Amino acid sequence: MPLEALLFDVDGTLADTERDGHRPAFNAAFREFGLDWDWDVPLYGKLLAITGGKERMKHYVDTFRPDFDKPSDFNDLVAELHKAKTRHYTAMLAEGNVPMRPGVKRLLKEARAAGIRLAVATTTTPENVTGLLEHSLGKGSTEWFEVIAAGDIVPAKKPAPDIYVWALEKMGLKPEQCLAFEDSENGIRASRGASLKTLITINDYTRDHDFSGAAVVLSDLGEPDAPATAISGTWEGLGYVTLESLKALHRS
Ligand code: XBP
Ligand code: MG
Repeated sequence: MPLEALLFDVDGTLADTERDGHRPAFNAAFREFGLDWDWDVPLYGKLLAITGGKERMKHYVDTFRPDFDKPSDFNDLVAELHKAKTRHYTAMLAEGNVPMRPGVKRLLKEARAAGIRLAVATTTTPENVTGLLEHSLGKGSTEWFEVIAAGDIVPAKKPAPDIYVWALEKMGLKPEQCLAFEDSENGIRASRGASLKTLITINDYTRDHDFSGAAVVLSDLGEPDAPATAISGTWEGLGYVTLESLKALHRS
C-alpha cells in the first residue's frame, strides 16, 4: 500500500515543548494559586511518565505530596489549575519562543507539496496545538493538517492507542497507509498499539526510553547542513529525513 499520510505527535516531536514550555507553565499556575508545588527539571522528567496535564497533577499529589490536604472539590481545583496552565503556556507560544525541531517545517512542506495527507495525534490540549502551529510553524499552518486529534477527545490518553485510532477513522485510512512520528515510550506504545509504523526522534527527556517496535530511532529529522544520526535501526537516507526516505522506510 502506498504511503498516504503522516501522523505527528506534538510535544517532544514537532517541538521541544516540555522542559521549557509546559513545565514552567505548570509552575506559574501553581504560584498563581498560592501552592508551594514546584516541578524542577529532573522531577518533571519523572512526571512525564503520566500523560495529560490534569492526570499528571493528580499523580504528583498522590505520589509526591501525601502531605497535601485534598479539598473535596479537588477535581475542580485540578481543572482550574489546568486552565491557568494552558493560559500561561499559550502566552509563551504567542511570544514565538518555542521553535519547531530541526527538519520539521522542511519535511511538512515537502509532504504537503507532494499531496501527502497530514494529521496530529497528541495528548495535549487543542489550543496548545494551534498556538504552536500558528506561532512557530507559520500563520495558517493549522490548515495544513486535515485532522487534529488532541486532548480529552478520547478518554484514554497515550499509551492507549485511542487517539491514533480516532485520527485514522476520521481520515478513513488504514494504518498500513501511514507513518507515525513520536518521541517517547508512551507515544510509541500508542502508535504501535494502533499498528502504525513509527519513526522516533529522541530528546533529552526520552533518549533512554524503550523504543521497541520503532522502524528507526533518530536524533532528529535533520537538515541538509545538520544531518540526523541513527540511534537504532538503519537509516540509509541522505543524512536528513526526506519524503523519499520515508517512502523507502514505509516499504521496508
Ligand atoms: C504530551 C502530554 C501532555 C503535555 C502537557 O504527550 O503528555 O500532557 O505534557 O499538555 P504526547 P497538557 O507528546 O505523547 O502527546 O497540559 O495540555 O496535557
Ligand atoms: Mg511526545
